[in-house]
Amino acid sequence: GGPASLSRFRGALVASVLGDCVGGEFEGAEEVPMDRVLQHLNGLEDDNRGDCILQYSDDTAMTQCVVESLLTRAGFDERDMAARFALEYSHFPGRGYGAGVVQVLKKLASPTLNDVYQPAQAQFSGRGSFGNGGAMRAAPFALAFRKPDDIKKFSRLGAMLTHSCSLGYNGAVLQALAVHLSLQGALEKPHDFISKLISEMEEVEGEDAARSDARVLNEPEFPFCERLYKVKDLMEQNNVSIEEVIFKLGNGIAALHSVPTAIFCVLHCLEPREGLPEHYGGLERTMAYSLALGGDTDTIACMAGAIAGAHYGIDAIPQTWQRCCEGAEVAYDTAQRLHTLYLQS
Ligand code: 8NA
Ligand code: MG
Ligand code: MG
Repeated sequence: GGPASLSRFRGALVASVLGDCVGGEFEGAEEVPMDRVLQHLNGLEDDNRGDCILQYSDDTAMTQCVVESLLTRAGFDERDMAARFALEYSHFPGRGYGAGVVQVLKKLASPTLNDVYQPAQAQFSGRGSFGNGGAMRAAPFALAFRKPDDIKKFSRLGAMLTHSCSLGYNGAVLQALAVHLSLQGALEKPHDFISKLISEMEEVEGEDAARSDARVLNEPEFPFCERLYKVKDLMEQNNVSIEEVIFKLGNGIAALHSVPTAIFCVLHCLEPREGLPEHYGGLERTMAYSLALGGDTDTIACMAGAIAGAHYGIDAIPQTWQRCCEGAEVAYDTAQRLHTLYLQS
């Protein structure tokens, strides 16, 4: 489809659920041989395995809250979104949430809470979380708002409900911008795509809060930009080993160690790659490659899935894979409602 087509919206939301569901298998594993990844993915083709055998985790649970809040309020409403996070957690606490964020989710359930941003600010001795929990649920902001300024503003605020450290919420801004550009067809020109992300993030990371957080955490100035330059370098290399990607970009639960990684997975898999089945299309390659990095596989595959799905569209996602994943059908339907909201925004 053309820029911002319904197919791209569906692709983004469904592939993000898929990444979460198929990635759950390897979450936290240090080394994941590609053979095992392909075996896992081949298993999804088996008709006898039944529907929804792979359950989604916190990534999809919170993404659904963001989607429902944006749709119900026809825009961003921090109190509504916070209440949905809290309610979802209270109903299904076993979805694999990060160890720190559950404290925030419990506090957000309090009816006497005045400032919904306060619980997040109290995390980690007042420094706030830099985990990727804000970024993993950032895609819907790019599907609800057209203007980059709105996407940046609201993806940041949406993440700040749980992640008040700039190294957390700026990961969400980066992820939302990547989905936005992909929806517009920007991955047709991969080098322009990464350059645009870098120039956007230079502005985002130029803020005082970002610069002081980076200093306190002993990170370079403009930490996301620095990683995006590494993505650019890796794109220009002929041969890139998995080890090198992990070493340079990371595969961990910090937004800084996973959002640029997810972006790289998408860029790297735009073309056929050695070690990946020839019959795989780009979306399947992106999924397989994300899982093979190990570490926070569900979240990296979820974020890569959103960006890749926005590029390839829904028809690139195997039906057999969709059928295996809890939440894929809901994502398919809500993507259409988001598309309508987007066209009105
Ligand atoms: P979070 O806010 O609890 O952050 C995740 C973790 O990052 C924390 O538990 C800390 O260990 C660490 N952390 C974050 N900020 C700081 C800080 N300022 N100082 C010191 N340590 C810090 O939760 P989240 O929502 O960001 O977590 C998202 C991830 O956790 C996702 O991958 C999600 O799927 C989940 N998860 C991951 C794994 C895994 O092994 N990769 C396992 C279970 C759950
Ligand atoms: Mg998860
Ligand atoms: Mg995870």
